[in-house]
Amino acid sequence: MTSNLEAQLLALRQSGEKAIAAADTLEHLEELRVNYLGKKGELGALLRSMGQMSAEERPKIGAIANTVKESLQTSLDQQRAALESAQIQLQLEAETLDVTMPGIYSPQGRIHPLNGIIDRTLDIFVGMGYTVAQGPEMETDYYNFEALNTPPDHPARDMQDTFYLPDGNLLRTHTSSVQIRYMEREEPPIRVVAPGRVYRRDNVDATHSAVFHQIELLAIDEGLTFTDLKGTIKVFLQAIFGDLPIRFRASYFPFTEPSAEVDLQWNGRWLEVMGCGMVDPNVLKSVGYDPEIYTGFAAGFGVERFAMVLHQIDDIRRLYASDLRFLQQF
Ligand code: 2NM
Repeated sequence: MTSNLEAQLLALRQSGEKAIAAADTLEHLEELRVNYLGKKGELGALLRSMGQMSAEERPKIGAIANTVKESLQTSLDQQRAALESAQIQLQLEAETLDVTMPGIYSPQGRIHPLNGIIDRTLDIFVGMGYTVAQGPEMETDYYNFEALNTPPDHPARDMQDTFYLPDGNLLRTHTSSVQIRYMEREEPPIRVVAPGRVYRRDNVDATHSAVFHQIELLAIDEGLTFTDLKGTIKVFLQAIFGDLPIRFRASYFPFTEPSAEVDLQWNGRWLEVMGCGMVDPNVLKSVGYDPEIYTGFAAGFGVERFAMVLHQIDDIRRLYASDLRFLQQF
């Protein structure tokens, strides 16, 4: 009886260790643990038969059963550790990153120098409370000239300066037409800035293009003076070019009176960078504003010219050539 049970325990150990060593998954190993050492397992079944044993035999068999139990538990632990580390090893191999592999090439886009000037300018004026307005590039004679106090015999209307279309419309020569349309639909106080493409019948050379970009600003209110104009332009030019000397020179535009050119001292030379003036009372009248109540100032500049001064670009055509060797510099 005793030796029989002892032999059964040892056989159980032998078959258990063989099965545990052969287990190739953690799930399988867990099944084996339940089978051998679990509550309803094989070891438990053998031990329950100890109940019929004599008092001398019981401790001896009990001790053997304990060693069998411990040795099976040790085997299970060892095999579990081996399976877990094999699993981690597989995962590491599958997830290995080769940090020496070349990266994915993603070229860096840039802001075109013209858009850079436009973006910065609009930011500055929006910061001063201005609204951005746009309008059509094909205009009527009225919005481009007549409402801007530019009479039919004015040289600016010359066929040589303006692109006229067969239907009598034209391509706008400045964005002032946008300001007229804006004033027609809004009431003072007005603070508006109008960026956009404009067209002139110029022969193309290093400093002229038939299509270029302009930004014009306009303020209408009660009590605006030339000093407000000067302060606004000073703040703007300072934000773009830095704190450099500027000067106002008397000039002429049909839509402003008085009018002035703004010069900037850049690298020791005076450069003309903007035109400006107090809005002519005739312009205010043409949009239905009372010039006895309202005054206003306006100013405008060429975006290409700003870009050329700021970035030392020697030929306006480089700004339109889409040559990456040129554009990558900015
Ligand atoms: C300039 C220079 C001077 C101007 C005038 C107007 C309007 F619509 F109010 F009459 N808008 N912009 C203006 C005045 C533009 O650009 C060199």
